[in-house]
Amino acid sequence: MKIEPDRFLRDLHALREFGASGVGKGVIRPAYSDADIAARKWLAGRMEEAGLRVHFDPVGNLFGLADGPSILLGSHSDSQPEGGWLDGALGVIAGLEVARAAQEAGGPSISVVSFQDEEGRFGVTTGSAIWSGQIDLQTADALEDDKGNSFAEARSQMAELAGDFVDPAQFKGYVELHIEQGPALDSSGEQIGVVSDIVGIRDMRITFNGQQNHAGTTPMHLRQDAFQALSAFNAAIADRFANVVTPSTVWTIGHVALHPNASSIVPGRAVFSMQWRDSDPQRLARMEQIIRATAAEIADQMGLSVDFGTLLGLEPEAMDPTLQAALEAGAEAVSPGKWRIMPSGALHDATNVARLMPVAMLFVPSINGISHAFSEDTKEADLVAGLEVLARATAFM
Ligand code: HGY
Ligand code: MN
Ligand code: MN
Repeated sequence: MKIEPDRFLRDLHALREFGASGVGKGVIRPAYSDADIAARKWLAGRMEEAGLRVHFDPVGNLFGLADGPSILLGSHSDSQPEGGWLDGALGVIAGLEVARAAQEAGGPSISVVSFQDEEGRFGVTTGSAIWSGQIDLQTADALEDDKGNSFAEARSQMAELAGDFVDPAQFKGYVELHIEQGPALDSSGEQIGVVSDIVGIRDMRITFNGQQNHAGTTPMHLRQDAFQALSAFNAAIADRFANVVTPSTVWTIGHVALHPNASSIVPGRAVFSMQWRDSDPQRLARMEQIIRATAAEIADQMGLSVDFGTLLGLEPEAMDPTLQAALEAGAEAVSPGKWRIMPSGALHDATNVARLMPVAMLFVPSINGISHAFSEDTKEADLVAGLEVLARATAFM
């Protein structure tokens, strides 16, 4: 099999044009946006030209299928609301290049996938979570994005393309190339990370309900201010986590919606996302207890009520030792002495796919460790090294 780095880089840049932000190489291509759907149709065309059978499933996961039992390569092509050009795209386009080279060489049998809504506009890695049975379609259909649009409405935009769910039994394993999205490889000067395991996550929407009122006439001691409750919660939670977390535990309040969000109105409602990640499910559960108890206590003290949304989550997942060994051999051949075995602090579709088949992952460095931002980037030589490791490893699978 002969991969063509130039063709791979051209396709990677072509995908970037869909939803190009105009700021650096950034993209705005959230799941089911016009840019996302257009990108998926373009990708489908590239898969077809490569000799693969194109198949969209009921939620917009896009497969390029090779005949016979095959290895599945890929990632996702949706982005965060402000995203980089490589998060997900790299794994999809590298998978396309390896599958195309394999078709040209007459083997091995390699299929490609671009999962839908990995970035969690609606859930957590929604498309692969549904395909793997992690969440059922009916439950997923009721999920809403931050603006109240339902998953059912969103996926109906791709209904005319949709076939059945793909039978996972045709795949021998799944391998995902991704950017690291953190600082480890960039700061050590290494070129490849072979992933040992992916952390677990919990994600829950929380709402403080207070009393909307006049910001000039309502005395401070009579307010039921939803933002003040959120602010107190944020400070308290850091204190209460202190004896529970490790240096690699993380938590984030990344989305906040104040109602009605006006300078002269005491906010009556604060809806916010609470997300936490760790490699130990028991620690994740302990953190959940602390979150619920702290929010309830603060609401009580300040005369508000609190509602908790559906708890979404994925368990920590170890990679398959045989596939991981193939990636290690590929890494040593392509970047001798310049690779390491490492955990993934970001989530990936591989976590879900592990319910269906053996999975493995590899990383290339992120410049300055930046991702989920327009400035996300990776040196071209590192992108190509990742492609080469992926291609070599498939020969051992
Ligand atoms: O949030 C994550 O870890 C992934 O990039 N969706
Ligand atoms: Mn990603
Ligand atoms: Mn991401």
